[in-house]
Amino acid sequence: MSLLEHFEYTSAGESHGKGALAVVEGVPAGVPLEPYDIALHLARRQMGYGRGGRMEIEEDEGEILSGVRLGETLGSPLTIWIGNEDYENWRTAMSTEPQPDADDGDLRRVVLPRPGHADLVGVLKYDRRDARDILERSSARETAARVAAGSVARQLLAEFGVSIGSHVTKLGGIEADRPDELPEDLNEAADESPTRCLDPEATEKMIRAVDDAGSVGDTLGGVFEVVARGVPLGLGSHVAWDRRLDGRLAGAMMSIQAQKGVEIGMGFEVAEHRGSDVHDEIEYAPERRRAGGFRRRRNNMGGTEGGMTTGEPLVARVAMKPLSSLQRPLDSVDLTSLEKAKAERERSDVSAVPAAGVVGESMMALVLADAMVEKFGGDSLSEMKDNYEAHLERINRHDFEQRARERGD
Ligand code: EPS
Repeated sequence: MSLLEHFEYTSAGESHGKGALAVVEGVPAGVPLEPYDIALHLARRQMGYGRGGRMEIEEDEGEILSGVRLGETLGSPLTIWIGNEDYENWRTAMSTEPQPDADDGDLRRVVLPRPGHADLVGVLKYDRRDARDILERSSARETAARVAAGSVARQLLAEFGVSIGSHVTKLGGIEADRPDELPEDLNEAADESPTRCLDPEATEKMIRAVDDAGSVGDTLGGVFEVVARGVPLGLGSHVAWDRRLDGRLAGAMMSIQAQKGVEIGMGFEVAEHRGSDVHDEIEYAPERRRAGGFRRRRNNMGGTEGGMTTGEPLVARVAMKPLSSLQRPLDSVDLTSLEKAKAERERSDVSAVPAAGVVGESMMALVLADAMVEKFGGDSLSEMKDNYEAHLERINRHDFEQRARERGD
């Protein structure tokens, strides 16, 4: 079962196990890919104010194990390995072999499920006696594999002039001023802020909010916005519910650990206005080949109409809940005694919203790469480029009557 059918992503790995493995299938041959292209985004994901001790242990780089030769993809399954440095500290608890001499302490058994986490539901559903069997996989450590796979998708997209960036618009209830015009290089600008926020005043307030929450053992959520530029008109389709690009994108964003809401373009605010205030008026602009020779005066629809890309930037905002690993734990139940107890206190982050933005970029990259391969197909990058050029040619021919006559309509 996958949201991605043409550019597939699978991952494996437990948070404190040996590492995370990303598998990407459907990458055409001939896409330039070097270790740096992956390491760059893995490093960006590790940044961000509010992260806990784990990020000081890990130094994610990503080793390409297959699917690439001499700096170019081969069209074969591509695998990337991200080792866990922390595994050294978890050899007994995360051993794949039975450990008959180890007690519950050595095995770091978890019997106090955290409200908001997968612990309780997972233990019941998977019939386990230890919530560690659940939390090791539900952990957001898996997002490292998403970012590695997303880096491959970005390399493909870059060949078609598509770039993806993100920034944090809200953290711990502090809302940033969003500039009308986003910076040319969105990631370069956002990465300068410790909270990946474009508003320096809000950044300061966010930092203070993280410190305040952390000092009392609490956590913070927020909102990040992801923007793709250079997306051609016509990805996705109106003809079937599961081919709509906005639905696919929303599903991919919601699949990121701890996300609770997704908006495309104006999002929930569309409900507040009249149609004449909301819709993006159309102008003829023959120089805009990627958008079929048309332009919108604004982009309230966030780059999709009828489940298809319009050629305007694709814009999604995603709401992340405050992390559920609290140092000031909430009420729960001890699964061994069924008595009331405080939830487990696991080492964690105060906020991971800045990192989640980078993960959101990666999910948008995967969805767009999937839709590009679906639309332009081909075994190789050059074949895909030929198909892409033919598409641009076709959508920029506006001799509708003439062509209908030629077809004998
Ligand atoms: C996570 C808890 C923390 C985070 C982790 C996700 O890990 P630990 O329990 O080892 O302190 O640091 O994120 C990562 C390891 C990562 O690479 O982003 C969780 O419970 O989801």
